[in-house]
Amino acid sequence: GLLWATNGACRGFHPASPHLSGVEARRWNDHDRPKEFNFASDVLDYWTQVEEEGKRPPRPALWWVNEQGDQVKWSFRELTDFSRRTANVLTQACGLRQGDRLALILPRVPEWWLVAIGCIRTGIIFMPGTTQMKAKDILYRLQASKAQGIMTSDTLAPEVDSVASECPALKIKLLVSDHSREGWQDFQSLLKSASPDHTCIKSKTLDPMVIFFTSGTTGLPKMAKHNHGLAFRSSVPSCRELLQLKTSDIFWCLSDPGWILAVLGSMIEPWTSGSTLFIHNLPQFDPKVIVQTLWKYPITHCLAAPIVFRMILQKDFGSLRFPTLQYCLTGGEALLPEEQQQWQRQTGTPLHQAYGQSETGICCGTLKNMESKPGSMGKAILPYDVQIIDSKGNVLPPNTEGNIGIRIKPTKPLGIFMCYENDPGKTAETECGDFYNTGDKATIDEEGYIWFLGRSDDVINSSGYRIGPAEVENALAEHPAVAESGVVSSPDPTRGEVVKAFVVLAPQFLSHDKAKLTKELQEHVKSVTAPYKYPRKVEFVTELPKTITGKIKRSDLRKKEWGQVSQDEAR
Ligand code: BCO
Repeated sequence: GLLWATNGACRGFHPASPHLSGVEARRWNDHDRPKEFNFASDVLDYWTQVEEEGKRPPRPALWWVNEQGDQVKWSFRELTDFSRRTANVLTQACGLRQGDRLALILPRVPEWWLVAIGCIRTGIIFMPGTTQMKAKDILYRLQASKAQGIMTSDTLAPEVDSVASECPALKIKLLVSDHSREGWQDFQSLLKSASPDHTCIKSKTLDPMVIFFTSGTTGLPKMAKHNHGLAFRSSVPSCRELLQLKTSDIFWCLSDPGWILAVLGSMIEPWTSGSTLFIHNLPQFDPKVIVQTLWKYPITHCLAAPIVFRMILQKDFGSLRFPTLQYCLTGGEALLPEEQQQWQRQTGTPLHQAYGQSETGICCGTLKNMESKPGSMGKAILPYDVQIIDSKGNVLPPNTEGNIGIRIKPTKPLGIFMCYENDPGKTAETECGDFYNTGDKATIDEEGYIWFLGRSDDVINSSGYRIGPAEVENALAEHPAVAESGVVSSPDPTRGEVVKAFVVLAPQFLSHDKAKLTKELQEHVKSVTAPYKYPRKVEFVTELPKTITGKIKRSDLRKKEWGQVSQDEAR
């Protein structure tokens, strides 16, 4: 029972109608730095007004479907109204204020978009999180951010309740559900009674907008805080070149709403161009459903992690010549040149790479009309100045391995994160001379194309997920069989890398069946933290390589795993 589920076509939706292109709708230049910017009022309400002035026929802003055949279609007018109501729910019914934090942990349901936009309208800082999280992950996020509110669904509400008493700042729990739950506010009923009149805040571009939790080599995930510049960046002409979306385009980004890729791809990018955002609720990932969806709906552009394209190519689906698909973009992990070429051959549509992080948004890519060099992530996208730097922040010449850096001095470009919240030390560690150091290694060629090589630290990138080894080691340490463990990446043909745990067993477990123990440890990790982090490979060892101070030398384990070959060579 979605409040707004419809089964018919959207009013006034004419696929063949003339359109304004995103390019014509440009209002800013690459180097503009407006003092004030708000994605809701400057972009969404802009398109609503354009439609109301009859400058283009109404088109769906959002088109949501599920496997049961339900669908939701909203015009920009409806999106504006619903998100204004949501803003009133958040501020009036829930009493949240500008600067408060709201954890937003929902599957792909339309409410996610309303709340994200409602937060932007009110200046409430939203913190997206994947629904794979477990109670402990949620507790950490609520405590670290001192969140005043959380919004989630039935599945995670009990997990939240199990830790809520340890979160003194938490005063609002909002539920998206058909049932009521004690201690929780029912979002849909609040929405029904909320007024559609709301005045958007006049946010400064440098005011905080969103926080993403992102994993690092050590410790728990860091809070990468972004201002409204993240949304503004997508409005500048150079960034529009990446996808060159037109208002008639239908754009599908498959990323889970917990990641920055979804905030950009499932919200900012398509709506900046006045295009239709397509969403499939995808409760479980199944390549067959992706292929069927591309056959069934008039999707023109698709953005997904490389693993999605790879998994489709690895299965035999017959023809992949989708009727309306024109262009695909990928990011989040490396894509092999042969995979890119195979996709292009089989579908007849280009598949380009882009690159970015939770800290940076998309910072380079092969633009839609740019010549693609298979295996390269494309070129820097203005106004970012992306260079390959050494450990002191010196710019390296072409074809020399170094770290990917983005110039932040003398002026920090809009779009890059503000800081790791509450962690000036870790923020400072990312600064290297005049650059933000991504920690990713690459080379740049004479033409400015960037070639990814791998991480320069212990962070694991599996299927597009950034995984901190310490998070997995800590989860393993909670199991009585584990005396200690070292967690590193290991090559994998589908996931690029997977998490591998080298485990030293506690003496009383030495005689246990190893296959059973492996399964048990995997299930244990899945039960105490978000399951995407679980070690897909486990090896039992008698000791771990250590430094003289007793620190586990993950680099030795990694070398063993990758057979002494560097990660890029192995790919
Ligand atoms: O493979 P297994 O079956 O053994 O385990 C899977 C799931 O079955 C399991 N699981 C999931 N939910 C669970 C659960 N187990 C218990 N309880 C639950 N509630 O855990 C494992 C999770 O692994 P997965 O998520 O990789 O699963 P799957 O189905 O293989 O998903 C495939 C993809 C492609 C959907 C997934 O890997 C994916 O979404 N990858 C892309 C990530 C992404 O979007 N990255 C972008 C980050 S943003 C960025 O990079 C910056 C760019 C500007």
